[in-house]
Amino acid sequence: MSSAVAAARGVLVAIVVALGLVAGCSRQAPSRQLNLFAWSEYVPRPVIEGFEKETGIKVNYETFASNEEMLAKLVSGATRYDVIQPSEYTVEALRKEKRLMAIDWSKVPNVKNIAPEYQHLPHDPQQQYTVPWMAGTVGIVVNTERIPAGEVKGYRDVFQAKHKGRIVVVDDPREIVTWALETKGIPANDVTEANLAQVKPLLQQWLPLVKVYDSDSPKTALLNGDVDLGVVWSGEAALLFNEDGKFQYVLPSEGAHQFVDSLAIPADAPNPEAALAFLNYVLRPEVSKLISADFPYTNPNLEARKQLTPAQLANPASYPPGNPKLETFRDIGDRAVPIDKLVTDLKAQS
Ligand code: N2P
Repeated sequence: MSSAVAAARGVLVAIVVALGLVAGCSRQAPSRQLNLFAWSEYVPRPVIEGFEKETGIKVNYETFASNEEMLAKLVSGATRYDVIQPSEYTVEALRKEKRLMAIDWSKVPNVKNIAPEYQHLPHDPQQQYTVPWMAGTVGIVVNTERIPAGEVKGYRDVFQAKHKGRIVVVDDPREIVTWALETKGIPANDVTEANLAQVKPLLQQWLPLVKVYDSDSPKTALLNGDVDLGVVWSGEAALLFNEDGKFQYVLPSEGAHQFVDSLAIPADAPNPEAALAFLNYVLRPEVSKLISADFPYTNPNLEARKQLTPAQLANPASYPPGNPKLETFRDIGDRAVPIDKLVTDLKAQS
């Protein structure tokens, strides 16, 4: 070997060793931040602060108001997130596109606290990619001081001409179209062109009656007295009920969407170790119960549920009694596009 080659090889070895050291260091160095992209009004401040204090990892909490908004931002790649919070049908879509990182369960042992009925669901049958956050339903809230209790049983009773300008709904095309599908007796996931054409006249009547579209905080318009009834997330209804018993939650007789929102780690997450630490942290019963305190959805964490008060467990919006007709959304692929267009067009016309 010539001395020049030997020298070159020496330099190469030094570079490789140095790169290895750098890589090794960055592998071991704890991630100092976590980019969390989650629904608004869903992750309590004390949960974030508790995690930051314990781990020294700074949480950047960016919010979204729909699965579709979250997907669009994620796919745009403008920001790389460590933890996202998709609903069941969006987990399915993300999995199909290989956009989720398999969870290293040895780092998330607290998953054992999740009730068996919230594990291995159709959106993540092998329980590889998600940790359930909260479940819930989308149902009707009625201010019974304005509308007699018992008068409103289903979507048809909400969308009446006499309630024009007194209705709030979540601003979510898939949810809105589902109410019309259910009313026509069509299963929520049967989103064909023909079925959309069938529900269009109904939506044409309904949407002009709506006063407020709000997915972030639909309770506000009800609390203010701006509206008398609405179709909202169950956790919002639970907060209203806690505020004043006059707000009653009704699961529509035609059927309702039952959602399961999860935490997941995008495949290109910059800080996967921090993400895994966050997943494990929020699964602690004493942390999960803080989520129920601020956002009283249906808590899938069995150990946390044991720590809830009888009053929390008796809230009919958080833990609906009886045997309501519920459906879970599946990924409908490209058929989400005409749903979005239909609702956007009708809103613009009304
Ligand atoms: C929380 C919104 C609930 C999410 N603000 C419904 N999937």
